[in-house]
Amino acid sequence: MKGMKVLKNSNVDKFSDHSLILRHYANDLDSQLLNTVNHVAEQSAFRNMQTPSGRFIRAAMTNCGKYGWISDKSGYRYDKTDPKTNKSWPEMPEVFKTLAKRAANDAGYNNFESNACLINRYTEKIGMSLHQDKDENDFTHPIVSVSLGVSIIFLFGGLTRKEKVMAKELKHGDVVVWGGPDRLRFHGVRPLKRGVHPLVGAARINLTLRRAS
Ligand code: MD6
Ligand code: FE
Repeated sequence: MKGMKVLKNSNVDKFSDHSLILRHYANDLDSQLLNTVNHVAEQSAFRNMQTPSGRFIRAAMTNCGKYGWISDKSGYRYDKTDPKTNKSWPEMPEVFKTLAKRAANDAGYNNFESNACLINRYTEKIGMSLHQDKDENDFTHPIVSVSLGVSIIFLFGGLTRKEKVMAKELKHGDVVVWGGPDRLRFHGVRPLKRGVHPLVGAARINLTLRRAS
């Protein structure tokens, strides 16, 4: 990314020159986003996917958009079909797509057209270990991540597991955008602490908007 053309600096918390947190960016859309998540989950329910090693991913997941991220015994991949319903994933909601495009643009990534949204739901003690997002076809596209509900500690590492990890709290409404040379950085979230958010309850919802293919 050549020169982030960021909004008010007071609302921006940088991980690096290519990755940042837009603090409270989605707050004014929160009820609309949560209603939309519920609508998606009515069609394609949250579930715990299995990994190739046979374990279950502890965060509950669903998807919307043309492609959904899935994991099962044969591996990780994107698929147009929800294996639970054997139907297409719910359509990409306009509010997700426009929010992602606007956030990416504000972070210096122009014309981001997402076509996949993975929705993760965490409850107390559930986290996600360090991983890379590398099942997409083209790593030149950024990823936009929206946090709703109970705060969590987000871990942002390097391109190898050995590198030092930065930790930052992600609160309700915070939006993370990253890409460019950071696109394949290891990252994860610490186990969710006990807490209750007035709109979301004892949980955290994370939307990650990507261009899968
Ligand atoms: C989470 N996020 O925030 C997990 N991946 O719950 C991710 O794994 C993630 O936030 C790629 C890009 C942004 C993310
Ligand atoms: Fe990820």
